[in-house]
Order: sequence, then structure tokens, then C-alpha cells
Amino acid sequence: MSESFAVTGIRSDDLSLPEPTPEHFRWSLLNHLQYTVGKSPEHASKFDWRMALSHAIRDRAVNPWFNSTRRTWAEDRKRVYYLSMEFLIGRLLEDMTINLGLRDVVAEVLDGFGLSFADIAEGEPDAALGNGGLGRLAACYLESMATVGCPGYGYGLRYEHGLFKQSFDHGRQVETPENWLAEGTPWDFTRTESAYHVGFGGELVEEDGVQRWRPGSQVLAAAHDTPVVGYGGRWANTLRLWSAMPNADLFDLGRFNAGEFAAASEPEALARSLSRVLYPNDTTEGGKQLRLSQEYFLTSASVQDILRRYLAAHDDLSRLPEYVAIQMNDTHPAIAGPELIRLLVDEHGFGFDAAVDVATRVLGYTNHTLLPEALERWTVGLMRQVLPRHLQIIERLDTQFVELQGSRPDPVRLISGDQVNMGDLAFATSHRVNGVSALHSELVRKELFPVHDELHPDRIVNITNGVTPRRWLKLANPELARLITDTVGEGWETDLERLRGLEAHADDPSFLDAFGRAKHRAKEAFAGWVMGEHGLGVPTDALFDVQVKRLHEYKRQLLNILWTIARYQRIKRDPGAGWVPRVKIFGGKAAPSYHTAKDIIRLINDVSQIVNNDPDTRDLLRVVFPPNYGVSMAEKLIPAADLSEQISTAGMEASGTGNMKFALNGALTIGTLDGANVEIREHVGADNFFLFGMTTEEVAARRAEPGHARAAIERSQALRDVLQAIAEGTFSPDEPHRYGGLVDMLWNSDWFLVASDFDSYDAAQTEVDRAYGDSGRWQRMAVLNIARMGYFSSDRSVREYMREIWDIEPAL
Ligand code: HBZ
Repeated sequence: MSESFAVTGIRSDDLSLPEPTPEHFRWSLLNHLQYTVGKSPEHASKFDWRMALSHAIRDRAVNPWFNSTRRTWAEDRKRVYYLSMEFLIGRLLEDMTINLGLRDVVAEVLDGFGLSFADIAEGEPDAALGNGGLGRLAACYLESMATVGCPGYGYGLRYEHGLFKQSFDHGRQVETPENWLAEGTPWDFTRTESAYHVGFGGELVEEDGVQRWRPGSQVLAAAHDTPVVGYGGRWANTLRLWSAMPNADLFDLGRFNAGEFAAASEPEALARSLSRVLYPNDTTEGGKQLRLSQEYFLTSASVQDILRRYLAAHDDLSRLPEYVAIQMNDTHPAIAGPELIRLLVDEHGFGFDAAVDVATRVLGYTNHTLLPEALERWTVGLMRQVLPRHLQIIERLDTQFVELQGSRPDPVRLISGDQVNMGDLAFATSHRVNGVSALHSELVRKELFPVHDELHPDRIVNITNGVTPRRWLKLANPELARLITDTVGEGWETDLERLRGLEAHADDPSFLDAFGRAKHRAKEAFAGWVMGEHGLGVPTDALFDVQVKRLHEYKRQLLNILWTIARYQRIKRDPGAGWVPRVKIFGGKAAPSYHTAKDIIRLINDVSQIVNNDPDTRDLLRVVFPPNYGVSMAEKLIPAADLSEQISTAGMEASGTGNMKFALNGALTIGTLDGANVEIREHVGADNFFLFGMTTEEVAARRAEPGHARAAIERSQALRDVLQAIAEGTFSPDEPHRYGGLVDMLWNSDWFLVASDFDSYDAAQTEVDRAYGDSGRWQRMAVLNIARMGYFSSDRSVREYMREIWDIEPAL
């Protein structure tokens, strides 16, 4: 902590920047180039210009940021703290520029230098501090909180290495480390004065009848703050990311001087490892000590920071819930309950029950998946070793929870056998628990937490996910955004229901034409990018059929590629049958240890080799799998899509958010009744959605039928032909049995019911062809999708959190 050195007599307001005129912005850019980056205009590289531009933009974020912070203090407002191990924010330059209303000014100034904004922005690395949906949702919610004026902070870890980079070697996924910080980031302000000690291990001692935890080691958490500016620049919040720093005394100078260089740095290296790398697992649990330590590191630093801020203005911690709401993004920060209880009891003299009461009223827990392998559990042994005091608190909570269940014969336990169940713990220490779509929240109630729900019937609520229309429409699809503004007027960016105004134009040929042109240009932009970046050719007059998301069996990329093979075989059999040309586009990473998912990636790549090089079919069918899918690729691809594949086994995709981004950009969905697909279909209308597949109930019934996989394959000639071709090595001639394992799995177990849903998917795809063949009909359907997506703005979701969970009023 550094000593305060406040100077009075100069007000921050006096330092406000003048209006962002082109003249001033030009000055600011050149000033940063010369004095921040240290380069002259004659010698500056694209990188230097990007850095200078980012600093000039960041300057503009500071006043809204200070104003919002000052108002929150002055009005003594409640704040929301969103704790998440993942924030998938992607690039920030264009996003900030748009939200600050500076896009035109910036373009004009750069133009004057002969520079292109798009070109400069393209050099920014993605901040890929997350795996998938849960991390991207956190980023959308932060942006929406700032836009609607919800005072708050995102708290996360500043991983040195974000999600690994994916490349393909002969079709196989290869992972290399991601290095977004290598050239430094212009966005964050390092706050070394906001540093906290986070303890690990050690022992419990009793002093004057009071429990004391004496940690065995301590790591420093140092804050790095990035302003998050809402659309219009009227409010800004903070994303505070912690990096781990060794205590200075960890470095053993004695050993170093004695020549033991590596050994001297060992404790330091261990400390730093806490924020070194993001775990690359999506919806699977690593079960590693480092992961638990990372989770506690994030949680403890954040909770200490929250209490410090509260105590700077208040002294009665029993009133904490009036001023503080903490949201746990899944169970990763679920140690927040025990941590808050520990601090209240051990440091602030609370009784146990009073501490539990305060913690529970402060905390909320969002569940993002029902997959059993994603439910975090830690062994009691590991907990005792890493967090002995917390284990003691959880044991007491467990006892109380069992008592609450009265005479129930087989009570639910927070600790069962030698496992601490983080989901049950998160539920027991939260006043609200939410699922992320209507269907998912129902399943959370019935399948995951039926006993908890019986004990606390008001606790589970649903908040259907949403996405920010600023990034996912205005930034990603400027042409469509302009058409929308020209058609329904300004203001849809913050009031997405205004898209309804497009309905009146759904039969207007000139509007549909303009929509068609915007879509086509997005396809050309994407095709140009894929060719330039990956050397992959994509015909832009074909139907773009897209499935991009993490690779997982439940998401059924396998169903998609099997159907693609069936299409290939049909075209081969009857080339002149009037096929609608399609480009099948895939994107997504597999967890490095998820072998089946990696086999599926390899199969898709093998199929693309055969199909794309077959002169009989290449004009009618292409398979394209650009490597390293992430936020920036999504921004290019989603606007170009005609068809959005949302084909998970019913009951398994909690919500999906890609499904929303596609529909908002005028892609039609082919999908199951799963997650938010259900609500999207209700909103856009059943006629404008290609539905297929079994329902959640049918899935359960089918799984119980012995031999269901074999029976389904035997019913489907098309699927049999596909599996036979794979098994014969048609797509892996150099190694015919490469996919023996996959084919065998489909015949004999098929937990995800690929075979059972194949014919229904095939029929829906036939409907897709029919609709696309009538371009007027297709475009009408696409426009109706856009027009009816207002509900899926993350502004709506955030307002629901504010009302139903956080109990907070907007400051705007
Ligand atoms: O969260 C995703 C869901 O799969 C997706 O349907 C949803 O739209 C999105 C946002 O709500 N889930 C994740 O990204 N990750 C996890 O659910 C997860 C849970 C526990 C873990 C790891 C990942 O230990």
C-alpha cells in the first residue's frame, strides 16, 4: 500500500478534455505517438499507431469513469460485483471507440493520415481470458451494466496466457500458448496500491478461545483496472483483474548468491503460477490443486477489496447486503461464501449465524450447466491442505444444512463422503440461484437441486441470457446496422425492442434487397478474410451454414458432419438434382485432453479434404474449418451466416448465446428444443425456425431403451451409408480405421443420440433447402428473425438481475 499524497486545490473536473473534435483528436493521437509510444510519425509502425490510438481512446474513457465512480460514492449507492474466472472480452479498441461515440471522428482523423481504422484495429490481439459461453456472457453483462447504469465491478484473473491457440497439423488439433500480453496492453491501469495478501495452507490455532488461521504461505494480488464504458459514454464501470505477485521476501537472496539460481526463485515461480494460465477446460472439471488455488486467489482478493471499499464509507457490516451484491459466475468463485463468513467471524467479531445471514443475503449464484462432469467437487483432503479454515466453516454449514432437512432419510450434504460439493455449497450460501434459460432453470429445479428447492422454494429464478447488440450488431455488422438505423431510426442500440419496426418492411422488396446486399457483402468480407488469413476458398453465392462453438459431444458437431457426408454421397449419386450450393463452416476448440472431441475435429478436416477436392461436388458443397475460433472470428463470421446450427441433444445446452447472435444478424436457426432455442423460436415464430429432434423427455426415454443406437442406424439408410463410408476409410485412405472408435461408439452407445436424431435433422435440412431456394421467402424469414430478437439484449437480462437478484436501482 502506498501512502496517500493528495493535493487539494486542483479539481479533476478542471482537467477534463476538450470536446473530441477532429482537431483535438488528431493532436491527441500524435501526442501519444510521440510521447507515450516514443515514435515519430515518419517511423511509426502499424503497431505504434494502434498503441497511440488506444491511448487516445482510453483518455476519453477516464472522465465518464471518474464521474460514475464519484457519483456512486457521493450517492452512497449499492454496487454489484461480478466474480468470474473468465472474461472473454476480445478486442477493445473498436468497442470502446463505438461506445464513446468516436467512430466517425477517429475514421476521419486516420483517413487524413492515409490510415484505415479497420486495418489498425485488426492488429489487436483478443483478450481470450475465457473458454466459451460463460466467459463471453460475463463480458456482455459488464458492457450492459455500464450501458444501463448499474454501478459495479467485474472481478477476474489477469492470465498471462489466455485460451491456447489452435492450429491443425494434417487435420489434427495442435495447441500452442496464447500470449496476448507479449507486446503489452494499452488498456489497463495498474494499481499496485490495491494489493492484498491471499493465504494458503498452514494451520489453525486457537487464541483466547478464538480460531485463528495461520496460512503457510501468502501471495500478493495486484489489481489491474480497465474502464468499461457503456454505450453513449454516460456511465463506466471497472473490470478489475488480479495478477499474482510473490511476496518480495519469497526470493531467497542468500541461495541466489550461493549460486542456486533456480531454487532461489522457486517459491516466486509458484506464486506467479496462480495467474499464469487459463485452464482450457469448458464444462469439464480439471480437479487440480492449482485450479482450486486460482479460484481462491480470485475470490479472496475480491472479497477483501469489496469489504475495504464498504468500510471506507460505513462501519456496520451487518448492513452489507444493502450496499453490496456479489454474483458468482458458476461455482468457480463459490468459496466466496466461506471466505466472507471467515472474514466476518475471524476479523470482524461476528457470530457464525449472523455472518452466514449476511453472506447469504449478499451472494447470488448462476448455474451454467447440468453436465455432471462440470459440477465442481474438491476432496476434503485437498481442502484441508489448501484452505483448512474454510473447510471448517463448510463442515459447520453442512451440519446446519442437514439439520434443516429434519428427518429426511438421505439428506443432501455439502460434504458427501470425502467430497465437498461446490454446487450445493453455492446454493446454500446464496439468496438467489439462477439458470440461464427457461428450460434450463426448470431442469436446475427438478434435476439438480430438488431438495434445496423444496427447502427454499423462492430461491431459484430464471434469467434468460442475452447478448450486447453494440458488439454483436453495431460493431460486427456495420452495414446491417446502418440499414436498420435508416429503417427504424436511431436508438435501437439501447432499446432493442425497436427492431420490431422492421416487421413492417418484411414484405417490402426494396428493403429485402438491401438486406440481401448487406448479407452478401458480409459473406464477401468473411471470404476475403479466410482466404487472406488461412488460404481457404469460400464461394460467396452459396448458403453459409455455420456451426461455431466449443467442440463437445453434446453440441453434436458430429451430427452435422455426418449429415454433410450424406449430402456429399447424394450429390455424387445425382449431381444434376438441383442442389442448393452450401458451404459448411465449422469453428471451435477442443479441450486438449478431450480425445473424442479431437477425433471429431480431425474427421471434419478429413472430410473437407475429400469433399473440397472432388471436382464432382466442389461447386455444390464445401467444408471449411478455419482454425482458432474466438471472439474476433465470430465478429466476422456471424454477420455472414445464412444458417445457424444449434443442434445440441435436448436438455444439455443450458442456453447458448451464439444462437442469439446469429438470429440477430439475420441467420435462420436449425435447432432442437434446447436451452434458449426454445425461447428464440417462441419469439421469432415457429414458421421462421427449422425445428427438429427429440424433446428433453423423449431423450430420457430413448436413452433408457437398450440398443437404441443400433435400431436408429438400422432404420436410416442414409446414416448407414455414411457410417459405412467412414468405416471403410473413404475420408482417411491412408489409415482406414482411423475413425473405428467413433463409428463403434455410434453403433453401440451414442449417449448424445446422434443416430436417433439423424433422420429428423435430415428432414429439417431438406426444409432449409426448400426455403433457401425461394430467396424472397428466405429473406422475409431472416428479417422477421432480426425484428423479433429485441428480448435477447443483455440489457434486458441485466435489468432482470438488478430487479430479481441484486435489488439495485440504475444510476441513469
Ligand atoms: O454458459 C455455458 C453453457 O454451456 C451455455 O449453454 C450458456 O449459454 C453459457 C452462458 O450461460 N457454459 C460454460 O461456458 N461453462 C460452464 O458451464 C462450466 C461450468 C463449470 C465448469 C466449467 C465450465 O467447471
